[in-house]
Amino acid sequence: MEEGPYKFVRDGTGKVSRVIRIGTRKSQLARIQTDSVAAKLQELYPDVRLEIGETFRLGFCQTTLSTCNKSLFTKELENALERNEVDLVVHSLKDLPTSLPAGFTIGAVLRRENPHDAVVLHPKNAGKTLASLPKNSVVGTSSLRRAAQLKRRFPHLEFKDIRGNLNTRLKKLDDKEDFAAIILAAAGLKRMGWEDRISAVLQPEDCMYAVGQGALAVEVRAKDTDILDMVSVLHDPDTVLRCIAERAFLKRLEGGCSVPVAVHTYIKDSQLYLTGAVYSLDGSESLKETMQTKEVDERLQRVGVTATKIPADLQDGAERLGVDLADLLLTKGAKEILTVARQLNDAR
Ligand code: DPM
Repeated sequence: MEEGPYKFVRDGTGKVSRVIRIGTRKSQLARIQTDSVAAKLQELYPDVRLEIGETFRLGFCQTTLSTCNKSLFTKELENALERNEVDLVVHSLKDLPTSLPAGFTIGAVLRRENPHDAVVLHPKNAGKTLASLPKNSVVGTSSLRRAAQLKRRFPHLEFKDIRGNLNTRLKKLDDKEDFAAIILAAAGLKRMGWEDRISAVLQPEDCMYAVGQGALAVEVRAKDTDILDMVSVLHDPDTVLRCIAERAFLKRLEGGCSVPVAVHTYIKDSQLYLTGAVYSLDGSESLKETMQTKEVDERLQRVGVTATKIPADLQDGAERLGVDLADLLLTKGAKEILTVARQLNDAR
């Protein structure tokens, strides 16, 4: 009973239950996301005892997002996984690199929330839209992807970095006059209970979303088949296939968390459609194409995801789609655009 890295507890009646330890970061969003996954697991496995450890204080990406290293961002939690201090960790999928360090895998990708970005206005601009904001209004975002696309679409606006966790950003918007509006993921706002602050959800014509945006991922030890099996029921097949295609696209482009790369995916009549684009930092150059699956080894990781219960050919089709689209953009010069964007950004 006591073998392996696992912990068990015995209650007053002598009943023994397995303890599953979940690691989370200290931010409110991380906690909400972790609690929502824990609640789903508890419902599916009423006999398991879940413990949530909030011992990590990394918070939201603290550095400039553009210089942030996604692996650093998630490293503390992976260390805890490696040391068997926790059994699983919940992340926003978009914060996880397309290749995970050896020994880790994404064991579940949950049903995606609204993946689009949203506009949050300063209260004094109530009723306005990005299009109707006065010339030179300042919009806050540290996302190169958002800034590039929106500069292109709304050349009358200015874009400035805004940092900190969601609470900090909203406070910076409301309490000062620095920003006319900020752009945030609709999913994060919804999870925080701040949907009422969304003045508009940006459609793909204005701003396509980040790879994996709006989906939660459960990271586990790759060898821990017990936990892998347990969390695999949380996989949402459509979300997994869309996100495999998106991540394969980003990986092939050698894009990290800080490149102006955007996607849009959907599934219709069993076909997976992927639109992907790369932008120069100022949005003046862009490449955008759409492809679909032609048709849509079970234990294989695909761009870091393990999903044994989702047919392998569907996953392969999704991965192939991402790679093919990236190759198409690469033949048109995506590499040059991204290299320049990276160099300019590093020099900032
Ligand atoms: C990544 C980006 C941002 C986060 C870059 C991007 C946004 C940074 C910014 C990779 N991670 O989207 O182009 O706004 O300056 C992040 C958020 C969520 C996960 C917050 C947000 C919540 C939504 C989700 C930060 N990571 O994007 O507004 O679960 O997808």
